[in-house]
Amino acid sequence: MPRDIKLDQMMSKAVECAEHIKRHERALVVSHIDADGLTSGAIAVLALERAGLTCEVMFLKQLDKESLERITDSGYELVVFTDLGSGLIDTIESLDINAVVVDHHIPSQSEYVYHLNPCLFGVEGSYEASGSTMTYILARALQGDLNVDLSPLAIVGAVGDLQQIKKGKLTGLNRIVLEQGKRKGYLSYINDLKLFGKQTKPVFKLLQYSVDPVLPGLTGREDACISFLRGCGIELKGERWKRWIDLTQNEKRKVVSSLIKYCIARGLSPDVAQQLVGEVYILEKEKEGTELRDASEYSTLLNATARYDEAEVGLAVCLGDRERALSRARTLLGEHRRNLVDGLSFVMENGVIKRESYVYFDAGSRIKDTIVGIVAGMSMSMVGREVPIIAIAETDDGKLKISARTTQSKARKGINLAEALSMAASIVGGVGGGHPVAAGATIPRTKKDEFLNALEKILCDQLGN
Ligand SMILES: [Mn+2]
Repeated sequence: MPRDIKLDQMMSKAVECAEHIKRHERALVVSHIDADGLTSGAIAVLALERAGLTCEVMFLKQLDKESLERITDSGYELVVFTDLGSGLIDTIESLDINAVVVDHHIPSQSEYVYHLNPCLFGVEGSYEASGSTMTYILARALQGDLNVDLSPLAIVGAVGDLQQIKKGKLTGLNRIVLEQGKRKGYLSYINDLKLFGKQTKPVFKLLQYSVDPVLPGLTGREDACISFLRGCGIELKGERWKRWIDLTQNEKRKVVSSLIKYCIARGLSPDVAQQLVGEVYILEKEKEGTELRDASEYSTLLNATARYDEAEVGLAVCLGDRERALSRARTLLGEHRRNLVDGLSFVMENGVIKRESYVYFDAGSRIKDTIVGIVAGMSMSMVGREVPIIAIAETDDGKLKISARTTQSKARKGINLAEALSMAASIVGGVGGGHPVAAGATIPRTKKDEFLNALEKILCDQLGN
């Protein structure tokens, strides 16, 4: 059945929201603490300030009743919610907050007047319109052509929200914003290798530090990466180590095709290997050779600031700080990537322990509890995807953090990690939850064995064994 896409109505809704904002002199911008939320917040701040308002910004991990009550108490005459809020419209209304909500998550209702959400106009919020793209639509309604320079931020947010994954490239409203930015010379796109570090790192480091995906035989092995590239006939050094952007088109093509063959020959699934290449997005006004030139690297940089509780650093970068904030963000990102690579090395060296219905590793204090879930997810490509992987790490406050990951195909066969971890954790006096394919729990440190036994049985039951 064809969808009923109502772009005209969406634009008039954006204008309605913009008109309402213009009736005020100051506003609080409340946004989500991830790359999409940070770019959304930055677009809102820049657009509102250009429209003559003064702004403050607040970032939240999630919007709930308590945070809404705190916002009410702060006494702002206008609150602009970006990349969150649609699920709590009723509460926002009942607390009588004068709000404009710009979000792309499933809305709880459609009656509220100042509510700009793609789902209400037949556009998919999960892959056709990010929070940042919706905030950009609002910015255009506020000032028209003046705000096209904010399109790069919208695209960084969309890529950070992984909106391009489903179709292999940005589509829908995201694509319209991309083309607008391209026409004005702010953005471009090409097919290229998708590994991290093309702008900034020596080519061999791209392979050595690739964690998504893990490249079999290459990730974590400098010598192997260098000899692989030499084998492709690439001159690795000019005056200094060459970066990806320093290679010729021919050299790039050579590396890409050899890399895909190399990885498939060593067991990487062909689907994953093909995804090493795809559409990438360039920020034309950013300096070549910096993370900010590439939308994916930019969003990774922002996520690092959010992950280590320094969202204001990421926001400052979005607002244009290329000195202190950028250098701090780079430091945070470097630490994050080192932590991930160390975590992976731990799993590679120590291996996993097999149980009937899952495999697990206990990292103790060797992997931070805040990233052990990511490490578990990355490890799946090394330890196999046949059964869920469970990771254990000690937390700073004396408990055990459990993270679990599995594949969509396992979920279709009945595995639900959120339910399994929640049940197993409650048996030993802990709490757990999440999604069917990615879940977490916190349990008392003395209850590890009891938890693992309970989990084994629950997962067997889910598979009907
Ligand atoms: Mn989002």
